[in-house]
Amino acid sequence: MTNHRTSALSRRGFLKLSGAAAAAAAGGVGLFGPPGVRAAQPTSRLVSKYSVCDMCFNKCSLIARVRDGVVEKLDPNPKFLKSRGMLCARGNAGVRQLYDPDRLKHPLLRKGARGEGRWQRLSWDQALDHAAEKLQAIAERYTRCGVLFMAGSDMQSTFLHRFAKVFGSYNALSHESMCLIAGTRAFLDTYGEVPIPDMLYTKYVIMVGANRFESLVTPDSIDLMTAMKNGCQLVVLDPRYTRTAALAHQYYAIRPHTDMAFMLAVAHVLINEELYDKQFVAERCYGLEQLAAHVQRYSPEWAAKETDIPAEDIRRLARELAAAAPQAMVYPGRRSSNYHDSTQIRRSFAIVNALLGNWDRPGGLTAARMVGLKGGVPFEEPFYEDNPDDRIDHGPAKLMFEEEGSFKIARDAVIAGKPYPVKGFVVYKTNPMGTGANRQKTIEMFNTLDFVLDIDITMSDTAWMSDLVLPSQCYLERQDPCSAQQGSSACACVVMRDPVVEPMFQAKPVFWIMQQLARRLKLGQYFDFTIDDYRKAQTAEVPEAMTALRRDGVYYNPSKLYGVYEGRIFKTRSKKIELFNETYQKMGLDPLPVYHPPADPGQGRFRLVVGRNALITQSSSQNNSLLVQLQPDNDLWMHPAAAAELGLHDGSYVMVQSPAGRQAIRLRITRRTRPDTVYMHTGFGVLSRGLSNLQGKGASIAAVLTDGMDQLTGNMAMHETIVTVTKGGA
Ligand SMILES: Nc1nc2c(c(=O)[nH]1)N[C@H]1C(S)=C(S)[C@@H](COP(=O)(O)OP(=O)(O)OC[C@H]3O[C@@H](n4cnc5c(=O)[nH]c(N)nc54)[C@H](O)[C@@H]3O)O[C@H]1N2
Ligand SMILES: Nc1nc2c(c(=O)[nH]1)N[C@H]1C(S)=C(S)[C@@H](COP(=O)(O)OP(=O)(O)OC[C@H]3O[C@@H](n4cnc5c(=O)[nH]c(N)nc54)[C@H](O)[C@@H]3O)O[C@H]1N2
Ligand code: SF4
Ligand SMILES: [Mo]
Repeated sequence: MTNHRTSALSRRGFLKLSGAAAAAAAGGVGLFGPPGVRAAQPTSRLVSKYSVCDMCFNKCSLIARVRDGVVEKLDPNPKFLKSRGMLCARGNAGVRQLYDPDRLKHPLLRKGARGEGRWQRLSWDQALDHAAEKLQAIAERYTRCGVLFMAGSDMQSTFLHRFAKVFGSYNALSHESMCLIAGTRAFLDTYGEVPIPDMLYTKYVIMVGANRFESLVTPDSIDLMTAMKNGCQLVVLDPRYTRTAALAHQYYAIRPHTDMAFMLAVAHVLINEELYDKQFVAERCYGLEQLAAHVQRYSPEWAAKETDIPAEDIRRLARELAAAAPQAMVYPGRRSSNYHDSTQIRRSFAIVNALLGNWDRPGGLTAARMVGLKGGVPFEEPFYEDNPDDRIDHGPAKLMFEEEGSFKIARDAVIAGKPYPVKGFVVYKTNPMGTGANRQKTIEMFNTLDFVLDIDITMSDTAWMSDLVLPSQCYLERQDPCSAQQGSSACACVVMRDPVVEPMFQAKPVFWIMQQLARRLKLGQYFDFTIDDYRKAQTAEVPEAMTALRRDGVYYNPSKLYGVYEGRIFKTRSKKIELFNETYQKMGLDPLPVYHPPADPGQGRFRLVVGRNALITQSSSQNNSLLVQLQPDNDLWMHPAAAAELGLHDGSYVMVQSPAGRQAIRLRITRRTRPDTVYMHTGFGVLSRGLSNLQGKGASIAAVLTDGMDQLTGNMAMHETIVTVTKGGA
């Protein structure tokens, strides 16, 4: 496939990219190196440098092979146990992110209408002056909370949040409310903490709405494979026949949004057949009696009608799970399938695990471990008395995490101008235009804002819709603070990043951008430190960490993995695992998960579900010239029976439409999805014309997904989307 622009990039074109890269012309270039550079005899030494992959949130430690200031190849760091010595396809393709000709090269100011794509090039001074002026003007007119901040998953996101605090806005979001916050809530409110699955030593896993062999989570994905070689049984429940399903011992195409019915029926069997861990439940759990009474109405026969999984199979699965316990688990999942009652759905996962007594034991769920990192350079937040009482997203979701917020609620509030106007939006390393369900609403939000500032490495759809776009450094150019990682039996650890090459173009780290903006707003004292100072503060109690990081690329602070809760209470109201949650009851919420049957999509309608494949990272990877060759676009998966009923043909164009919007897309007829469920990959159908490899490719799922939310946390509930599919639309 040579038709992609970056693959065909001329040598001259590449050299224009960067002065630093010019030296590359002399050097040999490996398989994954910068495209278009003719391989020559190596003239100088290959240098190896540690870094940390940033092609997804897993943060796998890597070794960059660098010659003459140019990265030729990325290899896994064998000392980094969390990834078990792996760098996935996306990780390998990281070099092409660094050398992407579409990288943002200098600050850009919008000239034409929003989204029209007319830009004026600014110097950094002009750009920063402009941004400071706009932020100040919004603060004066609408209070400081009139600026909303949002940062994706990054080792420097903390600096955007710090800036928000010192600027004086408590409207700061992470991307977590589009990810896994409902699951976090559920486990926190059951166990008092979010457990880490001990995949390597487990013997039996029921994986529901998670796709570990395509949505890679380290070390879980790799450890599950190893565990299966050692005899672990894997059961997958997913409306789609994923690659994880294909490798499972048992697979059920569960009816969407019925996972809770399955879990309650499993609890029913475990309790009624007395298969649960009696001693553990008696000593460490609260509310067995209430749970036992509650699950009586949820028999396997009842659940079979809801889930499409035969009653005898539910019984058998529950018995098999119990027989393997405590080396058995319902995989806690991550983002998984998200619905309006996701917290309660995930509470049902937590409850079944508790009944198995798998807590704090090999092959079960383990406690998160600390590695001794401190919070970095401390500061005291200034107080601004004219600010409103609360965040704009406060209220609709009773159990929202204030530190993370809810993009869904915040977006609605910005559009409505209520409870108060928000007119500024500062975005770093997240792409809500591509990953927030209901793209039209995000556009509407942008249209109500006076000033949108986006800091990105390429012209993402969010950058495309912004007023000011600032070029960020790619991970291989960056110096980043230390970051703690959880890894079950792979051990909790610390990683950090130092640049492996000089930064290209005028790209700057967000730390520097925040520092410069703070200085302009007379808040410079809050950013009066270096990343080195910050790391020093982080590692104050583990001074050996820096030596280990420099020597091995990773620092481990070995700690006990199992049995850490012996003699220790759970951080919950009852000091036990809360099968029954009295706090919920006091708040007027269901103290036990109550099942409500999902709405029937209706005749000729489908559920559109979200999922992943191993070659795509959400909305951000497919302009990569290597990955796009492996996954050039997306199509709509539909079961043959459904397609036949609608008279639709494989490869023809269809219109997929929901109340949120519609997209034309090619149809793929496949048995890999249920007849009532359709699916498409994320990452295509972009609006931006700054992403050359994505022009005219595929369709946007964000434009079709409806923006339901988990009622308790404000987590976006993308799987609630019901669509029609009709002929035509190319
Ligand atoms: N390659 C790759 N790996 C990644 C990422 C990536 O973008 N690419 N992203 C990372 C991130 S940020 C996260 S949060 C994790 C996410 O990892 P997961 O939590 O595993 O999320 P998904 O892969 O989206 O899996 C959701 C699955 O649920 C299925 N599903 C939909 N509705 C239902 C339902 O009602 N019931 C059941 N049982 N199943 C349902 C979907 O078909 C899909 O296969 O992956 C991480 N790893
Ligand atoms: N349709 C759909 N929506 C989803 C999901 C899905 O699978 N499908 N997944 C959900 C989940 S689980 C999650 S976690 C969220 C994730 O959603 P996002 O946080 O939006 O993640 P990405 O789509 O990876 O977008 C990351 C953005 O950061 C930019 N970027 C990458 N590297 C750098 C860098 O070094 N510096 C800077 N400044 N920018 C950089 C990329 O160009 C891109 O614009 O999306 C959620 N929403
Ligand atoms: S899983 Fe792959 S993309 Fe994610 S950090 Fe690891 S190597 Fe990079
Ligand atoms: Mo996520």
